[in-house]
Amino acid sequence: MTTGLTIALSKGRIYKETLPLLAHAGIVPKDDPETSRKLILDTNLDDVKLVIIRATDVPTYVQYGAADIGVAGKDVLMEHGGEGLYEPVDLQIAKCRLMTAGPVNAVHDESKRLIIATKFVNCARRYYAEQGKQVEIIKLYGSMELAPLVGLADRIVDLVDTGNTLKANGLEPMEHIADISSRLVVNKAAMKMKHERIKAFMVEIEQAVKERNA
Ligand code: PRT
Ligand code: MG
Repeated sequence: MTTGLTIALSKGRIYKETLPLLAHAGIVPKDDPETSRKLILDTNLDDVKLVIIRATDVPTYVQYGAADIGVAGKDVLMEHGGEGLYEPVDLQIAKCRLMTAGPVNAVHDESKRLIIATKFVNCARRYYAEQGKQVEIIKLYGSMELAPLVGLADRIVDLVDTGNTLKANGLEPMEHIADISSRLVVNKAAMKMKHERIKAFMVEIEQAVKERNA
């Protein structure tokens, strides 16, 4: 771990969209996390490993230095708080929006507190505080869209891409909270100790992002 690089990634859309960026930096994994059960993947470079973890765990691994570098959604970073991390590059992948949503045409009795179901409790609390609205927040770990349908909550705070998931459940997007994309994150101590290596990696990744968008 002293000279090599450990990169934390989550399976699914982040992994898929990060692969071409890594390839540009000369890093090619030896296994496919979608088919392999391995949690540590070797790459073509002896001293570069990928660790495959839950998206929400990426900032934690990088914060504590278990990984030097990671890729995490801005939603996950806003919720985590970003302590111990640098966030040097917007990779402009896995884009979506963090929004409030509720039943189509729902009218809310303004004299009552809104009940909000979400896994983004910190983001939701911050957002409604900024709006000067008193709300009750219920923490969920997934399938937020269900909450308004069964009377658990009035609204949800969730990620929206096409809006199809909301629509399929009789919900509509309401307020836009933030534009989301994935970011390269770097452990603060690693950035000092492995500066040359990480800086060179960042330059390659930034160039890959630019070329892709050109
Ligand atoms: O799925 P799991 O519970 O393992 O973890 P995760 O949901 O944190 O991981 P993953 O891989 O699903 O998402 C990783 C990151 O991708 C998120 O942190 C976001 O930054 C980003 N991203 C981009 C999205 C979406 N787009 C997205 N559409 N993450 C989730 N969604 C979900 C959304 O929650 C909703 O259920 O897709 C549904 C909405 O999609 P539309 O197209 O129907 O609007
Ligand atoms: Mg998901």
